[in-house]
Amino acid sequence: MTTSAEPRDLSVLAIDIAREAGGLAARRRREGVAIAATKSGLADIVTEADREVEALIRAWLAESRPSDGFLGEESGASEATSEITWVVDPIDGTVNYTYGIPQYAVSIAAVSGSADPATWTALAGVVFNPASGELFHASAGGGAWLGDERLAVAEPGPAGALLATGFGYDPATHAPTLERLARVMPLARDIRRLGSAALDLAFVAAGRLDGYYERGLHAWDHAAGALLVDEAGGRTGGAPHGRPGREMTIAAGPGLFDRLAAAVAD
Ligand code: LIP
Repeated sequence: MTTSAEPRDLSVLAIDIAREAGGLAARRRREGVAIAATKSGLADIVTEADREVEALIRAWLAESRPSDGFLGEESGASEATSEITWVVDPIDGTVNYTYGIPQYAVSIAAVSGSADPATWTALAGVVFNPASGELFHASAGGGAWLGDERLAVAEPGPAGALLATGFGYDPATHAPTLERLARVMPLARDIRRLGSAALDLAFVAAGRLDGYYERGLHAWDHAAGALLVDEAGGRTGGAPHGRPGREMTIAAGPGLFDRLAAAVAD
C-alpha cells in the first residue's frame, strides 16, 4: 500500500495496472465479445469485458491505494480521502473492440483535487492499446512517452492538418457534428475517425495527428490522453478558453490550436 502523490510513482502504478488490464481485454476479445447492455442508446454499448476489466483496475487500486478516489465509466465514482482520484475508461473504443477493430485502449489517469476535469490537476496518465502493444504514458513534468521514446506534437505541413474527430452515439447530434466538420475542413488535408478518443489524443501527442476535437466526451475518455498532449508540448482545451469537457475537447500543437478552436466553436 502506498500514498505517494509523486507523478512518477503514480505513473509506474498506472502502467503496471494498464498492462494487466489490457491483457485481460485482449484475452476476452480472442474468446469472443458479449454485449452486456446498452446505455444512452442502441449504439452506446457496454460489454462484459468492459465491466470485468474495470473491476480488475478498481480492485488493484483499492488494494494498493485504499484512500484514493475512483471515477470509472462502468462502475461509477467513490470519493477520495486522499488527494488523488483515478479516472478510468477500461476499454475506450468499445465499438471498435466489439467489431474486432484493433484500435481500443485501457485509459487510466491519476488526478489531484476534484474529480472534475474543469478543475483537476492531472498527475499521471496511461493509454495502452493491447492490440498493438503500444503503451503511451506521461507524468506531470516528466514528459510524454511511447514506451521509452519521448513524444512531441507535430505542426501541420503546407497541405494542411491531419485531423481526427468523432461522432457521438446519439443520432440527433450527427447533423451539427457534420456542420462543424464542414467548418473545420478548410484547415484539413484529411480527416480520420479512428474510434477511440484516448488513442486519438495519444496520436496527437505522438505527432501522428496534427489535431483532434470531439464534442460529448466523458472525463474518462480524455483524462489520460489530454495529459499526454500537454506533456508532449501540445495544447488542450474545450469550450472557448475552457478545458476539455463534455461541451468540447480540442488537442493540437501550439501553431494550430487557436485556428482549430475557432473553427469548432459554435
Ligand atoms: C468512445 C470514444 C469515441 C467517441 C465515442 C465514445 P467509449 O468512448 O472513445 O471517441 O466518439 O462516442 O465516447 O464509449 O468507447 O469508451
